[in-house]
Amino acid sequence: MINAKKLRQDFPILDQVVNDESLVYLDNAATTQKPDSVLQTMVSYYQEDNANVHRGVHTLAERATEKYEAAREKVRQFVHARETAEVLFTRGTTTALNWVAQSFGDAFVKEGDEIVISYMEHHSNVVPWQQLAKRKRAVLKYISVTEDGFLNMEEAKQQITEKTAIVAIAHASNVLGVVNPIAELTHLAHQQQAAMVVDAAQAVPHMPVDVQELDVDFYAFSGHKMCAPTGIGVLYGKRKWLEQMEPVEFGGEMIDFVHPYESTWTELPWKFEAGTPNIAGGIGLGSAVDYLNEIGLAKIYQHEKELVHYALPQLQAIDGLTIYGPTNPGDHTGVIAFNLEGLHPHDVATALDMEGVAVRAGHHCAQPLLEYLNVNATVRASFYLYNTKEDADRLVEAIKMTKEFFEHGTF
Ligand code: C6P
Repeated sequence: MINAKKLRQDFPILDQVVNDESLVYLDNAATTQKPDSVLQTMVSYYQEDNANVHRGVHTLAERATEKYEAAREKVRQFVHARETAEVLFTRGTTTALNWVAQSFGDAFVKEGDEIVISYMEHHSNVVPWQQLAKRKRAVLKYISVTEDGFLNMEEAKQQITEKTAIVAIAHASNVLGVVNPIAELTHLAHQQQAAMVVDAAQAVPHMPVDVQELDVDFYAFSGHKMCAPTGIGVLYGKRKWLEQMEPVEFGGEMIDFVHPYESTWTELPWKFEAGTPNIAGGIGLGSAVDYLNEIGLAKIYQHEKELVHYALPQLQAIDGLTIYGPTNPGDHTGVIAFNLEGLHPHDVATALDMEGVAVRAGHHCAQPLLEYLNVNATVRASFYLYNTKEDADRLVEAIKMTKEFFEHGTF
């Protein structure tokens, strides 16, 4: 069991007053807060070790390189990749997915090939594929979402065919709060010799992950959604693909030798990492991995499940409140998207903020899904390891007050 109240002490930012109320931070799907240990690791890197990596022979450069590469090894272990050569540091999930679409797409997708995605994808897992389809005259196909908010697996079986070159699906939705059956989808993709690309931005921070067990070809995630700083993320890719792919960016760090008119690339993973990387970010991500490991991902997953079991029925009981995604708490991650009848989600989020409750309102960068659900926007609350049942109570209470205020003009 997680002691969230104790863990909160690791996150001083949570202990503040917003609009005269103590802060309840429920916007974790957008970004999570960072524990002291991660912040301190980054500060001491800058205070004691700061130097560029992979180039210098002086002591600081060696220390910086050692710490940066040690972070890569931590990430490798965290997602159970075979080797660090398969762990590429990126700016985040978006960059990682763009790299796959550009580099793998250019190398392996031909005119007439099909790219299969779903209606619940984040724009980062839609737009790069649209662009690839345009460049290559390939066909973009969608798997629908069932009435109760799951990926339509019957349709997946029909959409993934011998024409499919790539299947790209979120491991967990940032709106519906469902976890998709990635191993099964990977099996379907591989039966047709298609590559399986996974947007794991909303999965890796919340549940134990084993990329070898899932057998995925590419797996993308962001540091800032898992207690690490912004500007650092990861692309896991199978060596057999990465070796055949061209880098997306060119310059320093990624070359083996540069002649005036020709160049050769260095080995994996650095072949893809042109320029001075986000060294402090990488080291911060390593520290975040340590922090999450200490708590245990299985426990974090369990904790979020408990919060959803506690909060969802209370939200469902509020008259005029619609929840998007599965109705059974057991099928939900810590992400709950909803609307209040007759109220604009931005007004609801502003009213909740007045009660100290931070949630997100908008399309959540998932416009195809919202169009599919026939709504313009939703409110979204999302839990993480430091949230408590009291936070859920405050959310429910604030929603009830908001409703009361807009209906009767008084609290
Ligand atoms: N979703 C949200 O509030 P970046 O911005 O590259 O770190 O992550 C992009 C991304 C990709 N896939 C999924 C499923 C995501 O949820 C996100 C980021 C945030 O839902 C910001 S839009």
